[in-house]
Amino acid sequence: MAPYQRERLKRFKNEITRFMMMYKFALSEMETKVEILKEEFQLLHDYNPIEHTTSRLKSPEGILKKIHRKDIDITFSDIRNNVKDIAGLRITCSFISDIYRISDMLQQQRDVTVLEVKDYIEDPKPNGYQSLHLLIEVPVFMSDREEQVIVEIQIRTIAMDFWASLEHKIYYKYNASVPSHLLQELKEAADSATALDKKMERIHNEVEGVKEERLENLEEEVTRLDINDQRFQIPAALLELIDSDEE
Ligand code: 0O2
Repeated sequence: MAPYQRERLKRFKNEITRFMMMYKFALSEMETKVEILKEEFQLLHDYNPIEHTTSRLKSPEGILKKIHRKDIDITFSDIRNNVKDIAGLRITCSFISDIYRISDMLQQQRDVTVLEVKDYIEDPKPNGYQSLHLLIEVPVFMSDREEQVIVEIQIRTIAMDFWASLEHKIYYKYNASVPSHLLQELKEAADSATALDKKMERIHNEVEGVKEERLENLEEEVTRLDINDQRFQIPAALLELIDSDEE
């Protein structure tokens, strides 16, 4: 390779690195936000609404494929404006109500701008696909500039996630022409997943009700604080203050 070509390649590589880095930082920011919500929930409600999160940066090859599919010019600004899922965060929740709870909490944050919400739970795709999709923008602060960066967030239950990963595998295995009996079975499986989600949530709500009643009767539990690995007891003097407040 001629030296001038090497130099151009080096400059181009730097540009791509800067471009992808922006999305990586936006993802890290969103992951921290979700982690905080998760811990806060666990501490306040003794319950974790998030099973797990995964994040991914779209590969340059994946970006190129989308550019060709959408007939977009290959410039960084056109890619930024048209490929909205370069940074992707997937949040898997325990129950359907958790999906909306997490979505509302994220949308309410001051530095989050919501660009689009697609509710494939309320309105599933014809193949049975369900998930809540949010396109949001967050500010990323770097040493010499601030950028608004788009992140695609998919929020779904474990059952929806299980279904989507199987469907994705089948779709690729058959190179998009999936036999009709499999499509039919996938649709039935999606309906079963919905029924399972609803049943699990109903059982969960009943058990939570019993748990709360039991805890209310246990004074020791009510006056105990568990934060991180530390356990604190609310001092009696503080508890007296609550009593005197009410008088
Ligand atoms: P990957 O590898 O998961 O990123 P877009 O194509 O994003 O410009 P579209 O089609 O309106 O526009 O996006 P939508 O409906 O929000 O869906 C985008 C992503 O949702 C997909 O990303 C999938 O991850 C997921 N998704 C949507 N529909 C289905 C489906 O029927 N089955 C499965 N398994 N996943 C789905 P990509 O870009 O396809 O791929």
